[in-house]
Amino acid sequence: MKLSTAVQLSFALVAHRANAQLPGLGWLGCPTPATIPKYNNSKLPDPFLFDDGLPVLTKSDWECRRAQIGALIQGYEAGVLPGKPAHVSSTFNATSGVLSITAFNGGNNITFAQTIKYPTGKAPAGGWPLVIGYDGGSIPVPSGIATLSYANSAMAVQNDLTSRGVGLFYELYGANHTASSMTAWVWGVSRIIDALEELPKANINTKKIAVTGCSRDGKGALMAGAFEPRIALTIPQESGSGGDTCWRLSLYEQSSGSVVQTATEIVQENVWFSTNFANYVNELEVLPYDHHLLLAMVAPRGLVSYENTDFAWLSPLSAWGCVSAAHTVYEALGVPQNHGFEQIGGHEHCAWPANLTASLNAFFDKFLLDENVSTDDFSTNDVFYNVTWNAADWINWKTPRLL
Ligand code: MCU
Repeated sequence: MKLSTAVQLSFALVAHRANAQLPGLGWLGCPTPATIPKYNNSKLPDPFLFDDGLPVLTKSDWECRRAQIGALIQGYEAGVLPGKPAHVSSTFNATSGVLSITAFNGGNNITFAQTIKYPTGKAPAGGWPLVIGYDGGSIPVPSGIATLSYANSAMAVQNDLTSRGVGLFYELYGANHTASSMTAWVWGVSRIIDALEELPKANINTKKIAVTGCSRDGKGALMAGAFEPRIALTIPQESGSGGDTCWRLSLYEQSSGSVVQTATEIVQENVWFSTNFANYVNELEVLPYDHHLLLAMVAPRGLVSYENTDFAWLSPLSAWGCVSAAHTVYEALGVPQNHGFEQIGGHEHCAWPANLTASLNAFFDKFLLDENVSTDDFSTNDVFYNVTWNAADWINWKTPRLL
């Protein structure tokens, strides 16, 4: 090829990179580096700029941007999320409801089994909708939806720092695998959905799956919704720091006098993040993402998170600021109603307050039960322990309307 032709070709690829999705071939020129050296930004990173600073203009651009965000989150804090192993086998026992999965990797193999509880009556065409509850979950699930209690803490143990590399996932991939416990849990959710897709007799509609969990398991449920696009509805409950809150905002909240959990603390408490993340927790401005972008990875799919303002440790201001920043992506995609948030007090940590049930049921109705209801539900009670939220201090982008 003549040099001038090569230059023209590469120019064309760069110029059109944002639109260069070829059916079946994936993205041409959507580089997804794990880190961006020399990145520095004390505000929340702009969702609508690619890694190289070019603007995100279309819905199809967003798919590339989303892939970039996923790679960065793995690179800085989550470790590597492996794909489907070449060799997996699964069985379903219709009498007991037990779904059993055996996965192989090299000379290793693991088996994990979960029980599905079915509603009574006749299943809808396409099968039952399903809620996957991390360690069971702690929200009320309406009738007409099957439930699966996911033993995520067996997939990757989460007692304290001694849990690093412990659990079924690490028996398969080795104790030194970079995946954090939360990443290992995502892997397990994806294998459950693979198995449900392959086993029609389980009678689950894999297009109507929700995932939920509370607190540490709420952080995990959010990760599953972010990284597994087959999940239709993601419901993190009181996930706090490391969940639907932003690292930068939690630090601001702490520096304003509130006793909140920060990145610096969380990496010393448990194995929810990769060992690599400890290298960044004291210089958050080098992170080219924050958790508003983890939340935004769920878009345009359904996402509703619930927080509890009675506990400063959960970093309530950080949650409100972070979901507000993520909401701009739902707005840009033209589906703001697909993203809900409620933040109230008056109940114990992970206890479900009955006055939020109407909100929750609306999301179930819309995303799992095919009902045409409003999910316009995005609010806070604004109790932030005397710390002030000023959006303009953190969100310095204009929300585009993606074509
Ligand atoms: C809110 O989630 C965690 C929190 O991050 C931890 O600091 C605390 O120890 O445990 C919370 C939790 O999982 O409570 C059940």
